[in-house]
Amino acid sequence: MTETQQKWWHQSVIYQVYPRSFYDSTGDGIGDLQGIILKLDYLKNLGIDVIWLSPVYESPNIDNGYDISDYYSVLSEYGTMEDMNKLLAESKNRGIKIIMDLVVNHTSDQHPWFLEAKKSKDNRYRDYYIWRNPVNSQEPNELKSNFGGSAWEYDENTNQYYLHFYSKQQPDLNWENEKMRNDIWDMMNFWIDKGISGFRMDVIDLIGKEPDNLIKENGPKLHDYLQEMYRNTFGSRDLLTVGETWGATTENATLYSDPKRNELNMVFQFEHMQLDKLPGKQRWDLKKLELRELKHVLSKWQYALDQDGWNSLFWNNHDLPRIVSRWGNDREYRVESAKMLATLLHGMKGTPYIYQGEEIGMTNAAFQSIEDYIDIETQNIYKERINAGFSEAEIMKSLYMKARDNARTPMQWSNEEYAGFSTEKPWMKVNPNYTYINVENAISDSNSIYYYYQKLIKMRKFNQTLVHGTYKLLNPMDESVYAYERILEDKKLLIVCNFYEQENEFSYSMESHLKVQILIGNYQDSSLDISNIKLRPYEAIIYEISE
Ligand code: TEU
Repeated sequence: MTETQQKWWHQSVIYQVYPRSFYDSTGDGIGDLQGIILKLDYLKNLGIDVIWLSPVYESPNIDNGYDISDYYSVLSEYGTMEDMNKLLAESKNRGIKIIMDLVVNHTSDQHPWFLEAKKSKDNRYRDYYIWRNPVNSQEPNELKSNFGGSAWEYDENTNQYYLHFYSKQQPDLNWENEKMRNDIWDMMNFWIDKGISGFRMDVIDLIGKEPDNLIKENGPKLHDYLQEMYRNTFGSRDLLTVGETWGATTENATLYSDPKRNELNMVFQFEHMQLDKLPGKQRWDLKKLELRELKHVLSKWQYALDQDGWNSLFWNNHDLPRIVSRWGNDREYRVESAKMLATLLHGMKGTPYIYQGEEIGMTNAAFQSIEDYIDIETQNIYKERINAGFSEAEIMKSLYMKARDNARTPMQWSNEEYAGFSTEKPWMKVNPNYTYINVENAISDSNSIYYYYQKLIKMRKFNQTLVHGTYKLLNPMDESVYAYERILEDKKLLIVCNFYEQENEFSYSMESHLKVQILIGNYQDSSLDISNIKLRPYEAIIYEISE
């Protein structure tokens, strides 16, 4: 890769802040912008380069900010535009960039555009949304909302239905409308001019939808819109753009992220995060993860985007359960398995994303009662499944494994009341394990998950093989050890991860004159004899092999 092809985000590690649960500076039980500012030094010490800030815009908060009612102002619970400017300035002082969540597939039903649009069929904003006549006095067609139920909501006043792929308070924007698109470009430029460093684009693969043809994801005009966005907004700037694309396949992913096409830098693809659900079913229909499948999927993506694209690497975000509870062991091997999962991911080619709390091994919420779940998706699914005849126990088990609130509990800063997140009762229950899983503990323990992440992040800054080396899976058929190489010129990294708590072995052969050293590992005194490595529970090691 030539120097001009190298981008700052190739070497960056991104940290997602979910503001509502990060740090409350005002004592109202809700995280806020000043709270993030107070924790910037913590993030600086961790070593991250970029913050992805989940939505802080004005919003009725039906979907925790993913329902925006004003793109140009900050939700008062979070602070003011001045606080936002301060956050940008203070981050910049520390060499940390900020990317904003861009939610433009839909707005809130309280957005002035929608309030206008629903007034009458000839309102000038009517066509900013998607309206259809009833068919036989019913919904126009069978399209479903991702939060359960029909994707169409009836509006009595004008006797038409509007489309919403999420809650009915999140009407979908009509991307066919050029005026609407121009308003979006203006809004994006407003934030770019403020000094943000890029966008994470919420469900961006839905904007080319053709509801009449039942097309949700990957509609025919999707890539035209992205290229138009590029030309009108960030194309001339050196920003980071990442699209959230649940429907991405390796076939269409390079369409987004091939630099020659002028669209995005990378996408979040979710194929690997769906391997523990029954095929063709919803994620609530649980299935045990098979390591061989995970290897197959992750490797497929590594190979497919090696030349003309770029991967994003993640296990967690605000919609996914905590990885240590999901595919690790959040009991006796919490520390070992959290480090193993970090090694497996950060060893790959792409830009790693860390979700708040992942760096201290926070676990699923374990809420026993449906009343404690706040998420609209969870509440809808619960009702839908009760009506469909599932047992309460079965539904609660799925929620315990997969509900989004698992990741949304307040950040655990210390063992003080409310985990040091707030001085008042937080908006969502704190995970009771804050007494021992918290930042203060992590910082005072040199063997903590936190310091392991710090080291992984630092490695990426100096090790070009880690950043640009080609990926090669070594043992596709092995059911318990995930081993792969990264190769750049005459340097090689060997990444070996025991995915389970049983002891396992892995053998590697190489020419005898080569030198082997351990760059990082989650046990002391790991074996340097790679011809036959005996791996302890969840043991993970990155070896460097050189001339
Ligand atoms: O998520 C997209 C999305 O489809 C998720 O709802 C996903 O299906 C579900 O969470 C399973 O994990 C984005 C945001 O990340 C999410 O928080 C929003 O609720 C959603 O879009 C609507 O804006």
